[in-house]
Amino acid sequence: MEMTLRWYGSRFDTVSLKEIRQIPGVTGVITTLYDTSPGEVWSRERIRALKREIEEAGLHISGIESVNVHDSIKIGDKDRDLYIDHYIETLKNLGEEDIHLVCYNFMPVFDWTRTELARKRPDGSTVLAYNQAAVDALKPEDMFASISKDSNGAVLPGWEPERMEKIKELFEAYKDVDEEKLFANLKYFLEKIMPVCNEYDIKMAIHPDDPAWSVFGLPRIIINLPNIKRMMSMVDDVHNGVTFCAGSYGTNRANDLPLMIRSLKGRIHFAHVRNLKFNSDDDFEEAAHLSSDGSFDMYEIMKALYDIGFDGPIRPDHGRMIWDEVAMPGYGLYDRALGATYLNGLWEAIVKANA
Ligand code: DNO
Repeated sequence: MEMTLRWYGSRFDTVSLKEIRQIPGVTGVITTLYDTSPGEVWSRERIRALKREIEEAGLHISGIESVNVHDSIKIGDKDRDLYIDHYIETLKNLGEEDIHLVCYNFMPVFDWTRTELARKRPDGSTVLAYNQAAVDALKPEDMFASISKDSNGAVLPGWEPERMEKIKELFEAYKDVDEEKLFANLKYFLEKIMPVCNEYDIKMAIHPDDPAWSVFGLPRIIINLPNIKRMMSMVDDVHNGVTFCAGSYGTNRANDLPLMIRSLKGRIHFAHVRNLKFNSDDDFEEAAHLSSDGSFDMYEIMKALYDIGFDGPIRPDHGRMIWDEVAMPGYGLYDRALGATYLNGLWEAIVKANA
């Protein structure tokens, strides 16, 4: 495995490449062209410039998170082929620049959903949190206002203001899309992109829906092991794989995380490892990475990744806001650096115990 950190680019991130370079054991970044819109072709020049900037800082690009999928593709609209062609062009340009991992999601309308971005914990840190009753009390169009007010001025991934302005139209466009249709549209997309993924050896790693159930009545399909297996078998190619995000799959307590990892051997191309603390089945908050701070056994998660021979990038995921840091919620430096160090420590112990 390779320890990495997510980085949004120098124009958007409060964390610098120099700081990332100083976290012990972090050798790569997971990055993106954050100012591109879904459906836009990423030029080779811009990819190359990003790569150069990161390499000059003594790091390298371990993968892209995300190349976002245009809603027309998820809806199965008449213009989807155009956007798929653009996606293929972007993949080709990434492949030409020697980038071989792409994380994406297939969630309708919203990306991840939280009801609070700065819930205070007993130690004074703040974290992202989710409460089902709070979601049930909100209209989808109000969700954006509630999310943006706590965002420390940052544009959050998947919550771009331009998208949220069109939220009612988006809901309308998805009205005939149920789970079956969404699966069919995902299959159509994957079948079209697999040839270019094979040509350039690009591993596609779908990110789970977060939380791992339907919100606001929208279909959500990447939520549990049977659905992932269905996705992998409908386009059975090693390049059609997953991002194993512990914090997202773990929102559903029926998901046995180590068991899921063991069942996905060979098809996990990227891992997001973080911990959640459940206050009830319908209320959770994002804890520190340490097992004892939350509800997951982080040792068992890392051990399962080790046992399947996982050799892709891992990143600590959302961190708490600590030590008065002001950053994009979930994406400060301090707690993610602690997370990376803790996960590296678990990994070293597992490797040595198995030597
Ligand atoms: C949230 C992230 C997601 C993820 C996308 C992948 O912080 O885990 O926004 O990057 O769903 O496309």
